[in-house]
Amino acid sequence: MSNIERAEVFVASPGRSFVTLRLTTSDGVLGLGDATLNGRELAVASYLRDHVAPLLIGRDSARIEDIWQYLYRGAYWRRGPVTMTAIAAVDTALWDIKGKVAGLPVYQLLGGRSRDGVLVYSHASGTDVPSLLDDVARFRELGYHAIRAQAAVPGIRGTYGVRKGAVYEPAATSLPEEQPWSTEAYLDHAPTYLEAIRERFGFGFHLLHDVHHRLTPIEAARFGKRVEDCRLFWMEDPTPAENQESFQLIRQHTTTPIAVGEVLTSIWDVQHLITEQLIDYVRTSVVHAGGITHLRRIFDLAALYQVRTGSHGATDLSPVSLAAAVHLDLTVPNFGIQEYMPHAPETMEVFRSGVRFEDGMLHPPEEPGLGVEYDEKAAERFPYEPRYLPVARRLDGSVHDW
Ligand code: CS2
Ligand code: MG
Repeated sequence: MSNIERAEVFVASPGRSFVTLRLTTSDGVLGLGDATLNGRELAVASYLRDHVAPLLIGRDSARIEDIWQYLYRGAYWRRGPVTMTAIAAVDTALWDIKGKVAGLPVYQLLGGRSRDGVLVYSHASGTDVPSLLDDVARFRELGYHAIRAQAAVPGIRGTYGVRKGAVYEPAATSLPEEQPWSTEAYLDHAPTYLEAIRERFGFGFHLLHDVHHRLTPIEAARFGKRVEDCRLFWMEDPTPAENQESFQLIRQHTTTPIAVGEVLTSIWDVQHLITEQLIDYVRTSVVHAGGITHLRRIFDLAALYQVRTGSHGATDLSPVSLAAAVHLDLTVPNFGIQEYMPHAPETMEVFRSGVRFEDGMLHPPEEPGLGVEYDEKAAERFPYEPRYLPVARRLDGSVHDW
């Protein structure tokens, strides 16, 4: 029996902030899990260090399902991003260990390949329409078959989704930046640049767009209908998903596919959306939805309703999460697409990952486990610097969904 002997939590900011769990077994096998919750890092670090680590020591590392149930049911307090991210980190690290013990990459433990590679989309953006078109051209040249497009809304400072430096990183300030928002200006502008992209580049690749929870259901219905001729792969998070019945209204008006789930953390949070077929893609992720064990359960439920997967994969999900996602994506029958934003070079100095990008697809490492190493010495060069996501305010000063 190979027991869990150590549970260490690392918090560092190599390019951006990451929380990483490392488990060590009595046989000296290491397992890694991502525990990053953007802008709330220390809440998960404390949950793991103070409340979960003492429960893990001495437990059989092979009993992944039992440990998942123990941490979930045993806490009494269920679901929510902090809990589910902490459980995810433990679960991911245990799959990493199981792969290393078996001498197999994690995707082999999950049933083996269902496909040759994992289709990904990346983020093109621009401060105006010409620079967005240039960015789309660049991603086409890099070999992407799917591209998300976002442009600044004229007159609206700091529109979400628009890259400032080499990497899109919205959590950039030590206190939340307040950014203005105008739904009217967005609804007038966004369809015009999506149309400009199709006019210039045609339909030979997938085009995606993230609405980032900014619209009401009827506004989202109007938007989806307006862009139908652009044949979007999806419109993402058209409206906040707390009130899930409201997606019915969007559905009644448009055939533009809908993707939801990056802020949802359990199978119960997506149950209604999936079983009522209110969405086409579920975007829950390994790190925020309870790890590989729980995400696989969500994907299986989705498969029954012809909902495909499209996991969140922004840069606030560490290379450990990305590797875990690629292993799982490779195996599930109802895979749709995986979000992929290459990390900053500093991030990759700390996380050594064998995940490979080629011809618009990601490929997992073939080594046992997840195929990612954490260099704690390198991490010491990047001490934790708290950063917040922005807050949006309407032009009259009231708070809007960011
Ligand atoms: C976005 C993210 O990737 C996406 O689809 O919605 O950039 C999101 O804003 C961040 O991951 C928040 O942490
Ligand atoms: Mg999004």
